[in-house]
Order: sequence, then C-alpha cells, then structure tokens
Amino acid sequence: MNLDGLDGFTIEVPSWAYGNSGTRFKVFTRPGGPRNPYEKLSDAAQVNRLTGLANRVSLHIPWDLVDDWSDLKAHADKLGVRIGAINSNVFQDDDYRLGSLCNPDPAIRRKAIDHHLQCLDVMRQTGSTDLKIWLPDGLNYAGQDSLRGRQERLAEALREIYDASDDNHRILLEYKFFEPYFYSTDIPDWGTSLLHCLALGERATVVLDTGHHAPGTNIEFIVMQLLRQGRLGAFDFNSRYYADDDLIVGSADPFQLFRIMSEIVAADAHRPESRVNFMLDQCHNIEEKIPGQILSVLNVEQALAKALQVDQAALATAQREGDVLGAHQVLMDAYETDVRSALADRREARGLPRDPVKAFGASGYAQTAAAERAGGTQAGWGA
Ligand code: RM4
Ligand code: MN
Repeated sequence: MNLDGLDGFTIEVPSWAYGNSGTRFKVFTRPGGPRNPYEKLSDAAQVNRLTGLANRVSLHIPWDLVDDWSDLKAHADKLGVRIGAINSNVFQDDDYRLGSLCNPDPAIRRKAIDHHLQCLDVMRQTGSTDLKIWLPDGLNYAGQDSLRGRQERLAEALREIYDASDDNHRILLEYKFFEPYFYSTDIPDWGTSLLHCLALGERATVVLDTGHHAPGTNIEFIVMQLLRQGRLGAFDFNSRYYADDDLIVGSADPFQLFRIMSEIVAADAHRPESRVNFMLDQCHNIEEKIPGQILSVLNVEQALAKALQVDQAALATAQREGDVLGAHQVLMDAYETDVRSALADRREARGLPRDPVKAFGASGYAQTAAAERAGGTQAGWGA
C-alpha cells in the first residue's frame, strides 16, 4: 500500500483540549489535569511522542499567557513540539456584549484591535506565524444594529490588524453560522470570510471549522472552492451530531472526513508546501483528554491514508466516460480499504508504537501527572 503521501503531513493540537471542560451544564474535573500552559504543552507532547504526527500546539490568548515566552518556547523545544497558531479571544469580557471588532462603540473596537496586536507580539516572541481569529460578534434581534455598518467596521479593524502583521504572518479568519447570538453572526459563512480575506491581501486565509456548518452542508465543496482560490488557510477539525459539539473528529461521520481529505489529496494540499494548517479544535468533555487527542490525530491520518488510495486514473476515466456508478465505486473502494495494519507497520518502522492509545495507557503518564500535579488550580476551558 502506498502511503508516501503521509510523509511530512502533520496535525496541530489545541492547548485547550487538555484542560478541564464539560457540557454546558457541568465542567468535570479529574486528577492530573494541567494547571498552566507548561503542563498543557507537556500533555500535548504526549500525542506527538506516540503518533509522530502532532508537532505543533495552538495557544489561546489570554488563557495561555505566560510571563516569559522564551522560557515557554524552550519548554516546547525540550518536549519536541513548537508553538502553532495563536488564537485571539474576544468572547469572554463584559465589554464585548455587543461585539468586538464590529461593536458600535469605537472604544471597544479599539480594545479588540489592541488585543489582536498583542497576539501579533506573542507570535513574534514564540515564532508562531498564524494569527487565528474567531469572533463572537453577532446580533440577537433584527434592527439591533446595522448589518452593513458592522461589516464596514469589521473590514476596517481587520485592515489595521493585517497591516500591523509581519510579512511572514498569516491571518486565519474563521466563520461560524450560529452562536453565541441568535439572529445573525457577523462572519457566518466561508463567503463572508473569503471576501474579507480577498480585500486584505494574500496573507489572509479562511479557517474551516468542520463543526460550524448547518446540517447537510457539503463541506468538501467548500474545501475544494477555497483550495481553488488558494485561500484555505486551516482546518479546525471536530465532529458533530448536532451543532458545534467538538467531539473527536471522524467519530460522527468518518465518511465525511474521508470526502474532505479526498478533496485535499486531489489538490495535493496534504503536502506541507500547501501551508494548509490541519488543526484540531476539540475539547473532550467526558472522555480522557490525551487519548482523545491521540485518537483524533489518528482518525485524520487514517482518512488521509484512505484518500491516498483513490485510483486517480480510474476515477478520471470513469468521470470522462460519464460512468456515474463506476466513478462513485472508485471512491468507495478507497474508503472501504482497511489501512489500519499498514499504518501500524508504518508507525513501527518509524520507532513509534503500533497502537498509540494503548501505549499511552501503559506509559503511566496519567498516573504520574496525577501524583505530581497536586495542589494549585487546574486549567479549565477558558482559563
Ligand atoms: C469557537 C471557535 C474557535 C474557538 C472557540 C473556543 O466556536 O471554534 O475556533 O477558539 O470556539
Ligand atoms: Mn474553531
């Protein structure tokens, strides 16, 4: 089985996946939860150590603020991981009740812009190149504010942030069709995100969070379209049964993940040169965190491995000949291919455990963390 396309393929894991989280009704705690960004990085590094797939960790600001960035960077180096995308946070402050970059009050827009400038500084100090922006901005009632006015304010604020960024920086602009407001969202869809990115310049690209679509949306179509425009900057992978429930990617609909990765392969975008950042945006609410992340990166790897099995020549022939079912069957043959033992062999050949989840259980890491991390306050989603 040819799996060469996996060479150089990596996935970025989020620091917030390791802190305590829960349902909307209850945050569950557990022994050994990380208490600070250092411990979150240590947990994240386990995923890379056992899978060889996840050598970058996204940070969220201010959740992951530290006094000494070079010290955190040195800690990451020691663990064999790097700081990935820096995520801004304008959704947890009273000032942002009516929005952040779109807020009608210029003083609050100023504060939200300044927060992004602070994130750019964090990037300079950590060597990160990606600033990831998700805004909570939106309206609850028709007429509450001017839909158009908010887009103008957004464009102006993004312009200032983009112009303040360095030549090696990218702006990753995320969309979400719902939440936290009900009537409208200021960046509800990929089209709105893309329009802002096109206006900003070529270092601005769209983030596709798989959970941020209406049920039934053809996500792979969006992937294809953004790739055509060279504007797919990153994924936020997760799974959903309904809404943005941040479950393990591929757990609800592995076939959808395969279809997405097939569009990636068709455009050669799995290769590092494409600069598509394959990130996870999940927090595990009842399941164990580190195994949850391990399983997530393995699911993405598996979907890619299957997508690499598509017989492109046979597919092209069937498509050209109008062989509807034959073409579909070529895709299904790849999807139905059992790649598990080939992937385990490949891991073994690279000095990695055949079964990373099992190896994590056997490593005693969780027990050691529980013993060593006594006292202090555990980090939660949002701290
Ligand atoms: C949002 C969005 C962002 C993430 C926050 C926590 O829904 O997905 O990417 O940073 O949640
Ligand atoms: Mn996201």
